[in-house]
Amino acid sequence: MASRLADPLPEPLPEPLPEPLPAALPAALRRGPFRPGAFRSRLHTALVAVHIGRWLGGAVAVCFVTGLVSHFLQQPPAWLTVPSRPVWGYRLTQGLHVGTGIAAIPLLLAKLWTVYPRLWAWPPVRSLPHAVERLSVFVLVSSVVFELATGLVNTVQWYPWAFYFPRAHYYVGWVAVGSIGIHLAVKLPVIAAALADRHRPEPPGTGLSRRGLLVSVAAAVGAVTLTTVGQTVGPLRRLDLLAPRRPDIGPQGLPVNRTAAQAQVGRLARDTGYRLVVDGPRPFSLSLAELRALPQHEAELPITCVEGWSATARWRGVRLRDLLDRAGAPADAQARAVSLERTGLYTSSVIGRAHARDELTLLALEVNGEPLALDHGYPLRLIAPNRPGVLQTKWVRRLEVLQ
Ligand SMILES: Nc1nc2c(c(=O)[nH]1)N[C@H]1C(S)=C(S)[C@@H](COP(=O)(O)O)O[C@H]1N2
Ligand SMILES: [Mo]
Repeated sequence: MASRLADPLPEPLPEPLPEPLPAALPAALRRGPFRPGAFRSRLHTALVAVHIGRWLGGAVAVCFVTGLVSHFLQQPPAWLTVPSRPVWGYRLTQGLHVGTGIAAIPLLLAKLWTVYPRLWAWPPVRSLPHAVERLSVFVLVSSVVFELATGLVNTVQWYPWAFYFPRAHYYVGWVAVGSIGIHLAVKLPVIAAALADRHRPEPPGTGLSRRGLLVSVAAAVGAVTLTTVGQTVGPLRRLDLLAPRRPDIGPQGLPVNRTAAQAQVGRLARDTGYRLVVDGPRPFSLSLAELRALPQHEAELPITCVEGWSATARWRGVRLRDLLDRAGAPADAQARAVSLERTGLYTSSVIGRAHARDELTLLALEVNGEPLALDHGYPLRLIAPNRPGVLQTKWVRRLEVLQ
């Protein structure tokens, strides 16, 4: 028992081997990675797995909770009124979501490397509970790999699959967290034993030490974080070498996700006959000149793309609530902004009660002191506090009072 952690591959739970299945396996099958002592590193231990697992678990927990926030902000259920403050709320939670997701990648690789010899545990199946446990680890690893892989390629807007990313990413997130919970419960005795023994000196041996491995993993996490977090933490933008966007690069100093050309709105947006139609109990419409003649308000607000970048800009335009009041909307009405863009997922967005009434919610005509660039939504775009970028509808042609 004393040698449990000193052993390169500590024995799993001390369960008696049930007969007769394992006994029936011929020893000749124990070849390659199934050989006893096939894995020589002294780092494949429960204690290393526990250390890295704690970091990975922390990152996944933050990633999951902020992912739920993102999900409910994007698709609020009917009972939920999303608050419009703090202004930087979604910027913080989505920055954490993408940041912890990226940090989890080296952590997951290190964790998998630490425990992968267990794939060749002998005998492969010891009992029914053991089979179930192995199956649950398979579900755990596949769902976490799925979440990190799809999340990462989503940050570069690459969708090499047929399913709808937000929905799949949401449901598999629950599978991942559920299977992590089961895994923790099953491994609790192993974790407790490893922690109880954590001050035992490492077994002598060559190669990387435990401390060396943990420092390297921490350095890898630091490196991927520092070279990507500048996509949302402005002062670090010069270090933003690996993220797909720099928050200050783009027309008018702001990135663009979908250009006017991609959205096929160029001709419609430049049409001099443009009018904003406001539909409600007292419908009306306004030309661009009439919109400019209304009281203009300024707001300094970030655009926070769900993909992880965010950038603050000074917006100037008409308060949404002024237009809603003029249309005779009730004080608790929601609204919908509809784009000139005809097809695609983001051709309209619903503006909840709190956002509709917020003095910072604008239909903007200008950004950073200039009329909006075509790619930022000219002639008119929605900009509101604490709101995912996908809902900051560009090229708005119509505002509808709901209810
Ligand atoms: N009509 C329309 N509005 C849209 C989009 C779009 O594809 N179509 N993309 C959204 C996304 S995903 C983001 S992050 C912001 C980006 O705004 P920007 O291009 O001005 O930075 O616009 C949002 N508004
Ligand atoms: Mo976005």
